[in-house]
Amino acid sequence: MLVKYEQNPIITRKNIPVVNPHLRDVSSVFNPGAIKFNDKYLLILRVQSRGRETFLMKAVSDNGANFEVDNSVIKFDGIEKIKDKIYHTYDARITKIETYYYLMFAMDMDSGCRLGLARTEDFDKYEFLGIVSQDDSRNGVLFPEKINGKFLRFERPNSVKLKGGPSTGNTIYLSESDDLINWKYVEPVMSGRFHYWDENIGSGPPPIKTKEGWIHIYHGVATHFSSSNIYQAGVSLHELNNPAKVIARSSLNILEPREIYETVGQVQNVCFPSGMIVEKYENGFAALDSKVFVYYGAADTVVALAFTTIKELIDAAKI
Ligand code: BMA
Repeated sequence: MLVKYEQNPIITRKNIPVVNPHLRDVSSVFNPGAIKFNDKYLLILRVQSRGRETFLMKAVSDNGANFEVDNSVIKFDGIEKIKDKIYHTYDARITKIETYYYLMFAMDMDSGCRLGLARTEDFDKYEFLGIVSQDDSRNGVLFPEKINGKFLRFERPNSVKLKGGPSTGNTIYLSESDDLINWKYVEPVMSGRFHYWDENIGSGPPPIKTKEGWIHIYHGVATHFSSSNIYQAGVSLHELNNPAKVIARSSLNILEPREIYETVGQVQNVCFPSGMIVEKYENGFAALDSKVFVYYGAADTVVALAFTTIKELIDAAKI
């Protein structure tokens, strides 16, 4: 089970500086992407203004827990060329592939939700690469390397409408691409388990390579409670050469809303992991004893942190 940081939440709306003209005394900050950059811990935060507009902001830390938030919002150069209205860009996942850091995020548009892709080398300038999903889809996570000559991602088409809530989905797909822009589905990877903790599912942070397979933290939504949907996290392990093949998948969740900052807020009962930093790699594989920092949005209101190790994640997938 993930161990929650005692001083959670680590980032709240009070940490967000005024950025004129839209950001002052913001409503919430949650669902961050995470990566190590220049030996620092870097988050891309989803910030909601009082106008309920969404902004992405960078935050940086020396120790992974105390973050300094930039006093500007992220701009994607080239996004203005999209003529259709983009209402919100949010829930960015970060993957390093060769020299670039890629951000894959959700974009709410009139046609539904689409995946967008941007890249950066320095987290100062960001280049928008395009809309990279045909269908209504969310929770796109890029693998950090090509496998069998293809770029791969997990994504979760939005095919289910929650009562009174957003459209979501219950099947994660593997998709492949030659150029990161044009994608096609390869096959379904895993589906929700009705009546249990993970009825609807979607990827959390991008997958991490270990000697035993790809470690994949995902969120699961229990929808069978009358008053609220409960967002939790679990873990699965996937074959290195074909991540569509699930080696193991946790029957128990490894993170669930229990604390006040998770159970009370804009959306109650939400733990939504979206960033993960692994401290130690050996020959390109995450080391079994490596400490792991998991960053998650709590109650769609604040950012929280939890700890684990690679070995604990692999073991949890097998229970
Ligand atoms: C999901 C997404 C997330 C959000 C979560 C809980 O469907 O919209 O961005 O954090 O619901 O509201």
